[in-house]
Amino acid sequence: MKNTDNDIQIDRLLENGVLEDAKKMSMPLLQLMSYYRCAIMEIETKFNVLNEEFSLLHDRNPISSIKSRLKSMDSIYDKLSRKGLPCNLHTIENNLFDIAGIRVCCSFLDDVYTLSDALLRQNDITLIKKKDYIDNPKPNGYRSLHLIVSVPIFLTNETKHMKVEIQLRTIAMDSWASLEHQLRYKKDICFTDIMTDTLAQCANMSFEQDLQMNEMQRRVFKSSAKI
Ligand code: 0O2
Repeated sequence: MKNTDNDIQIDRLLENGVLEDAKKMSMPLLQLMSYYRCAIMEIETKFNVLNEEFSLLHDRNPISSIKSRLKSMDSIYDKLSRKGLPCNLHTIENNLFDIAGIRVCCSFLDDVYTLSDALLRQNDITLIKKKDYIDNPKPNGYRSLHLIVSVPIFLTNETKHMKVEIQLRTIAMDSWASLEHQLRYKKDICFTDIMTDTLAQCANMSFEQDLQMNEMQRRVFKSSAKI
């Protein structure tokens, strides 16, 4: 079979050891990203354990879904550039706290705080920062409880403490946030004041529903004690 131009290029890279060098150079970054993935696993397990216990005690699940993501290299680079920082392992670890992200969607408003309190009581979890956008919504109507925590990951010969951003919100808050996210990323559309007001109104209506459903939940499950 005839070699294509691409094959010839790859041969040259292999001959000159370029690919091997690139692999060696990127190893520390791959390692850091792997630590963040481990931290996501640790936190996900903690929430799954709490969900399991709660459902056994109270016969319902406080968690509707858990999603996680590792920030892409492009987003890492963009965020560091916005902060006026160079992109290296030191700046990534010390300035970006949302490389590992977990979003926990809860059934009811009380569940958000019950789960957050239960996680923060665990003695291997250190709270670094808390932003309560439920108590203090953003002007556009965004609501969610954000926690930055540090969690240990236990490796073969060492323990690493990794930062994870956790977003806890209700199903209604999540539904508003994902629709708003879709609208916001349609970059060719400029939001008018009316559109901005409409978004905030929708968020407020949806929060009203959260409050009423939470009240109902309290009445229905009033005999169940908190974790
Ligand atoms: P992605 O892909 O969702 O991660 P800081 O980290 O303190 O310097 P930052 O990053 O603005 O400041 O933190 P903040 O305000 O806590 O918000 C971070 C994340 O919250 C965002 O991540 C969104 O996921 C979510 N978020 C915050 N505000 C809004 C909003 O108005 N609408 C929606 N839909 N989501 C919001 P990223 O980095 O945008 O991206």
